[in-house]
Amino acid sequence: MNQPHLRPLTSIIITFLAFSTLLPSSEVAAQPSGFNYNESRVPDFSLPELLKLQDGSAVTSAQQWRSNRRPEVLALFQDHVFGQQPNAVPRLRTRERSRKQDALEGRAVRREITVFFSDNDNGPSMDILVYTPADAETPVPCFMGFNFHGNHSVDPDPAIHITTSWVRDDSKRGNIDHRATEKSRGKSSSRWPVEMIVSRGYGVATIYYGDVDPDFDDGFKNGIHSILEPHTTARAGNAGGSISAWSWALSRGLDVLEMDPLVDGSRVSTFGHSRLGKTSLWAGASDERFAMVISNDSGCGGAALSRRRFGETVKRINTSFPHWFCINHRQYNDNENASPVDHHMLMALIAPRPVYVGSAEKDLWADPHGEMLSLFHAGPVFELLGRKGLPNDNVATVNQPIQTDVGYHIRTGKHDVTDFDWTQYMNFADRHLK
Ligand code: GTR
Repeated sequence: MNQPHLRPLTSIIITFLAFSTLLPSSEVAAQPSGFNYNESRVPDFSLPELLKLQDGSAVTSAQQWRSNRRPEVLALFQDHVFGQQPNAVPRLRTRERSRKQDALEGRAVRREITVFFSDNDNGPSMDILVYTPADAETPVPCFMGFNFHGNHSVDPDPAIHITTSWVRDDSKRGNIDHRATEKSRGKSSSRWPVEMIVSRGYGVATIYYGDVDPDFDDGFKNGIHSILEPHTTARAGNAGGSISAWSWALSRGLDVLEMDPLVDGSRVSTFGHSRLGKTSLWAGASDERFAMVISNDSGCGGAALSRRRFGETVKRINTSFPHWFCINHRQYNDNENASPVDHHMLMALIAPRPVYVGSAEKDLWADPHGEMLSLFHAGPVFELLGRKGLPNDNVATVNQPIQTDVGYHIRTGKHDVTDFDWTQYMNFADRHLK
């Protein structure tokens, strides 16, 4: 049968499929179709009130926030969004796996510290890769966050151990059959400008998130779940998902940094990009020992307001990543207004500690304006605690950071971590951690 009109269409589809397989997965998924990217189509909604207790009474003092409302809000996030963090705190054992006194051409001390989560050396463990300035005379403030591809991807230094944990397959990166290879060394270094960070007097500590909980849905059997969860009964609706597991492990990283002679444990900021930005926020909200919190392009389930339904939605994230949140979170699929929380309340849990939200102009999937609005709407809690929130809810000007006791920027470019982002985070840390 002669169907000339079908030919171009078929070849367009084939060309598209061929082309899309060549693109890095982050580019393909950048802006899936079928979602709203238009501000004028954001639905009307009202946010749950921050300064009202569940019994309806108003919260008018810092004391009431601390003793009554903050615990309520924290429990709501545990029960409806991320799930509980593991409540067992195993006896941690650490071992310095490597040390280089003159890393980065003499500018830094570089260490790998293995943290064992049990008494078994072959049980779950994570490696913390820490750089501290070589010339520091006293313990330094430090950024700590997970990386996506293994500590060896952060810097090409051949002495950094290649992770043996599960990694996402990516042949271009050198990840084959879920194992990292030599080829993947240093491949994420643009996101971790370690030299720039130590030259400004900060330490930087990073952990491969797959050491803690490999990022796929296995029914919570691997990673730390293998020792922390009994698996004899069905999981509760508020049992923690992977974001809770990762954020819990950031706290264990802080346990270690608190004992570290080169780092000042009272001046550690969490940092994270994307799903690991969600993790950074949840870690900072759950553990008040973190002195500062940074979210880079964390989007839905992180800094963005869910009720806006701009870019990624609750339903989409729970469907694509069923293991990230708790089961109860699925009740809000296409039903965001029924949730007792929205993500301005996650920001408020961090108050009065400084929190910085970084967005990117082309990262519409993460709803840059919605990320800013969360921070803006947390303002009343910051004010109640004697801090300044964002001055207004105007659409922010690109590349013009706003920094008070909270910080926000939207930079040009895509979903990524850049030197511009880090420069702002360090400027903000100069005000708050130094
Ligand atoms: C996307 C996901 C986002 C974000 C991102 C990432 O696929 O939809 O929520 O977390 O992954 O972590 O890279």
